[in-house]
This record gives sequence, C-alpha cells and structure tokens, in this order.
Amino acid sequence: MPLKITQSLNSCFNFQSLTQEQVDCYQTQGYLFLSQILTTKGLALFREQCLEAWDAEKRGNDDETSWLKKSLLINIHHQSSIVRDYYFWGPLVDVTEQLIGPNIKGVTSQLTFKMRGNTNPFAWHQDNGYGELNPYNAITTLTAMDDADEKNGCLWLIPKSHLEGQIPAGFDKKARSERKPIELQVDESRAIPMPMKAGDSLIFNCWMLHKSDGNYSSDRDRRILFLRYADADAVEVYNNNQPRLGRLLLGQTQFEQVRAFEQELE
Ligand SMILES: O=C(O)CCC(=O)C(=O)O
Repeated sequence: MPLKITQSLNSCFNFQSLTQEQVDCYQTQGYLFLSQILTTKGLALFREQCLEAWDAEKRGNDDETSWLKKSLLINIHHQSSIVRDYYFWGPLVDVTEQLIGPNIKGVTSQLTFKMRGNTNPFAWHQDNGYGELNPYNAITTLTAMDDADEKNGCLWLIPKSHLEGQIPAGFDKKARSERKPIELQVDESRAIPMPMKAGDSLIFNCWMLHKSDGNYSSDRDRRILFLRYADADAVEVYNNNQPRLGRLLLGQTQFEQVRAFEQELE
C-alpha cells in the first residue's frame, strides 16, 4: 500500500490487533465491541460524506412507503472515499482476517440510518437470513456515527445465539424482491442493548440474532455504517451457490469474477 495512503489512513482510523482473549470472546459470545475505531478526523469525514450522499438520495422521501428504503442506502463506498478507505483498507479488514482467515472479500456496504422520529423497528433476524453465505463465518460490522442508546434505536443482540446456527427465515425469491423484512420470533430474555459512542464499532457473526427498536428521540439521529466481510470463496446459497461478488481484500480466491470485482475502485 502506498505510504501516502497509509499515513492518511492512520489519521482517520485506529488500527488494532485483536488479543487472543478477544478472539476467544468473539467465538464464544458471537460479537465484539471495538471502541473508538474512528479518530476525530475520521468521524468528521464519515459524517460529512455520508450525510451528503444520504441527503441527495433520501431527503424529501419522508412519505416513502417501504421502511427499508427509508432506512438503507446501499453501496455507500461508491459515493464516499472515506468509507471506501475504511471498507477496503481500514482496521476492520485486519480484524476480520484474525477471525475468518487469510482470504477476505467485502460483501456489503450500506448506511443504515434511523433519523430522529423514524420509529420503525428492525425486527429480530440473522444477517445470514437476508443473504445466506457459505461458509458460515461472515462478519457484520456496525460503525456508529452518532451516540446510540435505547432511546434512539441502538442495536440489541442475544449473546451466544450464533451457536444455534442458521434459522429458516422464509426469505425466498418473492420476499427478497419485495424487500419484505424478516421477523423472527425469539426468546428475548437474554437480549441485551448495545449502546455505542460515535466512532465505535460492533462486530458480530452472521448467525447472531439482533434487532433494533425505533428512534424515539426528538433531537438525536442514529446513523450507522453497515459493512459485511466474508471468506473470499463464499457463495450465495440462495442463488444456486453462485460466488458472492465482492472486492477481494486479502489473500486469494478460486473465482475469477471475484478477483476482477471492483478492482477499478481506488
Ligand atoms: O440499522 C439497524 O437498526 C439494524 C440494522 C441491521 O440489523 C441490519 O441491517 O442487519
């Protein structure tokens, strides 16, 4: 990686190496909390670029019928250079390597914004329910651009629920094309809220059960960057096991189309 890029990455992101204790904790609990992974400068750039993209696409769509459309902006790394740096070359790539292995691709980037007054909940689901990938070690990461707590719609999860494996969610072709949300019925007695400070990141296993409630704050948005990483050879089970396209970030892949995917993005 050119020195110029490395230097500017260091001013925006706090690179870190997981301890063995953190790796073990991720395997047993299914999640890890990474404090202040964005620097003050990185957070400011995130807010500036992501909000500009959000406003251009979403502002004025307040009567949007689909709550998913109201809350998601996909492929934000196509629009924001700081998100691209973070997604492709940031600290989460190294963290993911420690948890998945040497061959890594980026498979999803999106904003999940719950602005003040957006009281739509995001029901219990596993991220592998929305897009089943094999092998089953994909990692979801949420990076907070605002402080998030129970009032403004922070995430909730059920520690160790990843140990239960893939739960059939009925997210078939029709549900997918209609972007119908998954709503799993779960025993919530072990659920815990995951309050975050702006600049923190929460990462979890593709089978982790999680949800968020609405944003009931009158003066605080809840803006999150959602990134997902997977083994470079991961395939889409719901799509006849076709290779999932995503930029190769580390190591190798057997799939030529993955090797070529988004290589032009810098
Ligand atoms: O943004 C949220 O509140 C939840 C997002 C989420 O769980 C997801 O996109 O899988």
